[in-house]
Amino acid sequence: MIPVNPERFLNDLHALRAIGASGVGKGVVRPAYTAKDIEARDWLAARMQAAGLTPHFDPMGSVFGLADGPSLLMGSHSDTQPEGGWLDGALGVIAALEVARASKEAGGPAVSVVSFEDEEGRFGVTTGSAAWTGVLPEEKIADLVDPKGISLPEARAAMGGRLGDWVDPKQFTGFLEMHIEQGPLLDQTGGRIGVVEAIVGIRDMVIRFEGQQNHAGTTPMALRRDAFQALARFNTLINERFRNVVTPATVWTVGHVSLHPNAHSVVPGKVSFSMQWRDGDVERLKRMEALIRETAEEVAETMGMTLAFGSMLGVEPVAMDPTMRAALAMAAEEEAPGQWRHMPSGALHDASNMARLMPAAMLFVPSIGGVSHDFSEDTDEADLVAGLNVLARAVARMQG
Ligand code: HGY
Ligand code: MN
Ligand code: MN
Repeated sequence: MIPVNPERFLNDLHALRAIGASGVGKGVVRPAYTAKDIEARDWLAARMQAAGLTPHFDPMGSVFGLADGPSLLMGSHSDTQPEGGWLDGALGVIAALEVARASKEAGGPAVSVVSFEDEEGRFGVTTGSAAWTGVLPEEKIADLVDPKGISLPEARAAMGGRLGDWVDPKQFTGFLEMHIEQGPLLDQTGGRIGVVEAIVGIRDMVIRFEGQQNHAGTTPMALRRDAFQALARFNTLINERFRNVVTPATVWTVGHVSLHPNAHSVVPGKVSFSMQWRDGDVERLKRMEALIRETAEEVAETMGMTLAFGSMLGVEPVAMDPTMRAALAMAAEEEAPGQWRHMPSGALHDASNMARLMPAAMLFVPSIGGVSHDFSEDTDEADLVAGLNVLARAVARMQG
């Protein structure tokens, strides 16, 4: 087992949490390319340097701490959702840093570290690692905009002269990511460790209905072409029609809605909303897409709306590497006998993209109450340390 230092690990986790602390609970606010995101990346680059790694920013702003020669790459992301938890992503980055420096101190296997940029998808879906692994074609990057219409290149300009070339993935023997589960399974079953079997696939696109903006007092209901009513009708129909396609593990979300002009006394003429769906089966994702497009077209037709679909982003479902999973399972049994399980990931992770380039695996620790993407996200520190120890055991085994 690599002799990791739990105190140093926890101290760095809390130091990172302080960069962009929301002031509500342990929450953080560090969306991609904001000042706090960049400050956190600069802090990480300095910690990587202090650990004897070579810091490097790639063209997207993902920050690497590179070991000399071939190495195992470990990490996650340090950007957050608009209302982020202190552990989503940050846990994997700091755990990677601790394993890398402890291994170097002990003359153990070479480990490099990465914090990918915009995993939380301010501009897309796991944007930084998707760009590096080719999931997101480079020519599409300039077209990406956030919900406020700011383009990725505009926002990325804040990183100034930090950005360097792409890192050559061939120097890495594999990718290992620790992450909070962000769901209820471990919390409800009393499990302490999850060894991830596979990560679901995702599809995400913006849909726009345009009707007729009008006076909320003088426009009879029968004459209205109300964009909110179109969204409401679409949502009712799609929930009914999905019943024949989905399983209890399938999820779909309308997370962002922009109504124009969003005023009490105006019949809304325009609505733009995000439609996101996830499942472990590619065919089911395709069937859901067909239903979404058909239903939106039917609503537009029957309610006198114009309809536009934004470009669709997605990542395919992916299985984790069996050899790395076996090392994690043995390490979990040593560290937390009988308190671990194999399990799927309903959340997307950078490991989804990394699995296209190299063997990839993930380890979960519990989320209290199964809550994440919320300021109240939290995990018992004893479970954080248990996860770190499992990584330390598994990496020694993998590189042994
Ligand atoms: O949405 C996700 O699954 C990830 O947490 N960004
Ligand atoms: Mn995450
Ligand atoms: Mn997240």
